[in-house]
Amino acid sequence: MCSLSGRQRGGKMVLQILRPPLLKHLQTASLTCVVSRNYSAKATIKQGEQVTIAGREYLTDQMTNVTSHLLSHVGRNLHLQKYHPLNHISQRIVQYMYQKYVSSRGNPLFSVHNQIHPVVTTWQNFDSLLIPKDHVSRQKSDNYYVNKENLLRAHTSAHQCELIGMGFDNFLVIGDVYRRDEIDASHYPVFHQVEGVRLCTKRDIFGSHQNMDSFRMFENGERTRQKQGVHIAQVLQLLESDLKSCLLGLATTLFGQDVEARWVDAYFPFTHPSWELEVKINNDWVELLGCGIIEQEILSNTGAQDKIGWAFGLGLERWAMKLYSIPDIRLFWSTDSGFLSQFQFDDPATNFKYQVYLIDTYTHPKKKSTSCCYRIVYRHMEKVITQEEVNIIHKRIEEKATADLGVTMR
Ligand code: FA5
Ligand code: MG
Repeated sequence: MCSLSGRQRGGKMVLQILRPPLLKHLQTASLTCVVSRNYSAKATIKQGEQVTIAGREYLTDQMTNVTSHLLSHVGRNLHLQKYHPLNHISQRIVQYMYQKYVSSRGNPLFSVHNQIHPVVTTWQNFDSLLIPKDHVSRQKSDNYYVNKENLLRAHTSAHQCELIGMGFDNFLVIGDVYRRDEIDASHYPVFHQVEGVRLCTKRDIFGSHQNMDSFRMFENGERTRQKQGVHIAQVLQLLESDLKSCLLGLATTLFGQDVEARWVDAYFPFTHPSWELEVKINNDWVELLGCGIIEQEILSNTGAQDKIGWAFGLGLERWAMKLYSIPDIRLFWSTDSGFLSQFQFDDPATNFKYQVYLIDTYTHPKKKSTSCCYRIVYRHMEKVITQEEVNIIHKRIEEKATADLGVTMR
């Protein structure tokens, strides 16, 4: 960890920004800088070695491309860590689902599975979800393979089939997922997803009726852009509106009634029709989740052919970034108390915005200009940062603050 400044104050380095009177209304400025690093530069584990991942052993082969650095993320389980923002937000999602779907006796319908081992078979991650053998998403360049048969799950959907097969009708899977993405402020090779699956019987859809036998959920129809061939249109509409109202309800519960949100048509091999939910963050539309009506073939393969269902997969970091105004996805991995201590509240529903603190202000009595003092702590997400690297970033901040805010640096 390293800090840099214009002058030393109380053992910490500080950056001083001198504001002209015109800019008085600007009380705080958010200054966050993170140095990016290329993951592929890291050495991979050699072929034929035994590797232990979260207590299980695997033999590596020519498909192996996990690195020891990447594997150091396995087992951190940020979503289970007390006071971590990903833990707060996952608790809020679980609470929302518990309240929304209750049995006739008032018990939550959804079960939560948040400690499933992250290594899955290629069958779980792809085949079970009808992802074709030649689909681009299987590429070595997009995934972290442990060996030919196993990989670190690329999405929590990898657990859909086993849980449905075990008899779960309403469940959430929460866990870390791994993708070979370029690193930037909104992408990191490890992030967390929440999967939601809800299966409905005829009774769930139509309610209890004496002449239940006359109601149908399935037909031998045509597959169109709007529906699968086997689904009756009216039944599908009920399911679609349940799915969309559930997810929009989640967005408004967390972000407030005024949140700007929109549905975008999407494609996933395991759902049809499919959608993505986007919300506006700082004037940009950001994709928060993918969802859709589960392909009936998947339900038939898992012994749930008499049910129909929906599924969604959301990125916890994206939701937490919006909720807490966290500017960079890499901050979630920070062990810096300056970040984590801000989330030490017991009620996960606490309304809170992450911020960079203004530590001192002074207005000159004659010149009427205001001097603001911010402390910036520079911390690399993966290594000890050098003074030279900090100097470059700090200079950029000074230049940007001068150009955009019209301030004078001291
Ligand atoms: C999926 O992963 C599907 N399994 C979602 C799904 C589940 C669809 C069930 C239908 C039914 P996608 O790759 O779009 O889809 O990722 C889902 C969400 O994860 C995104 O909407 C986003 O919120 C988050 N996400 C995706 N990539 C990243 C990334 N690199 N960094 C952070 N969050 C990400
Ligand atoms: Mg997507």
